[in-house]
Amino acid sequence: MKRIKLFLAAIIVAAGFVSCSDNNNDDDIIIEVNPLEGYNMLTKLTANTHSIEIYSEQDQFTIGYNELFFRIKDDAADTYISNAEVSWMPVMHMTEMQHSCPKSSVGVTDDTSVYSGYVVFQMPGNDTEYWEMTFDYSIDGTSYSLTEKIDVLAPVNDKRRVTVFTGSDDVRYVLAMMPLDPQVAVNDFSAMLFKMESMMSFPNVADYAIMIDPRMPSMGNHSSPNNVDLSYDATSQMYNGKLSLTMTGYWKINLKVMDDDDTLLKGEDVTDENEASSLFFEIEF
Ligand SMILES: [Cu+2]
Repeated sequence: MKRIKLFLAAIIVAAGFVSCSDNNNDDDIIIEVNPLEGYNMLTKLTANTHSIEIYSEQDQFTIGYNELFFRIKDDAADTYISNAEVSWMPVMHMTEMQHSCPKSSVGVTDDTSVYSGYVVFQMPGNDTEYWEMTFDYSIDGTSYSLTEKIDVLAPVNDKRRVTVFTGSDDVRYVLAMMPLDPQVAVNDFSAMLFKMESMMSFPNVADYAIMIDPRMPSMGNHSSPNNVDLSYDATSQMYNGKLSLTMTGYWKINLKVMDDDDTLLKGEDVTDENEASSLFFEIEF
């Protein structure tokens, strides 16, 4: 057992992830492996003698869907807090108003010190307008709140992966593409749809339908075979379908959103006269 521990410790020292305990017995070295190794720490928010470290597979908060993981550290004790009750609220402070965006509730992962959820930012910050994240959490019956500014940026490749629109029913919607590693193949393709109920509330919309028509504008606007429109899956709360990409390059994924009565809410067919829908996502690979 001792050999295994020391071997592990050697690996961890080499990887730079050792956390020293104030223990003076070598047999009892506490090894703290960062459960989020391989993820990027996007920011560290500090207040109330706690730090909240936010991680993602991405390397920045980006407009569109962001899967986030975070840990709450007790700075004095140098330990991470498990099973806290946590809620979060992103708010954008604009010149004329404030608004939030679609988000999940906060869940805990298999490692009870790692919390997770998603946030769908629908616009980036700029010089005068910015996003703030608030975490409300309670530890052993004591409530805390932490609010700090975060930087939300446009995607590096500047391709559209979230769109805000007003439907023919006069409701405002946010439609977000799920992250995708596009291949020349028929790809699993998913999106999430939210209703803007108020400036601060964006519930998930169920049982609508999302039609897709991928095109390559630079090549005669050709399409691809074997696409499958997106239909709602209650378990994942996502719209799932298949996106066929027959070659690498720039694709515009033209969209139409229908409600549960099959009424068209937004988007147009692509025809010889109409080369694109007003509602679309973009992919370039
Ligand atoms: Cu805004």
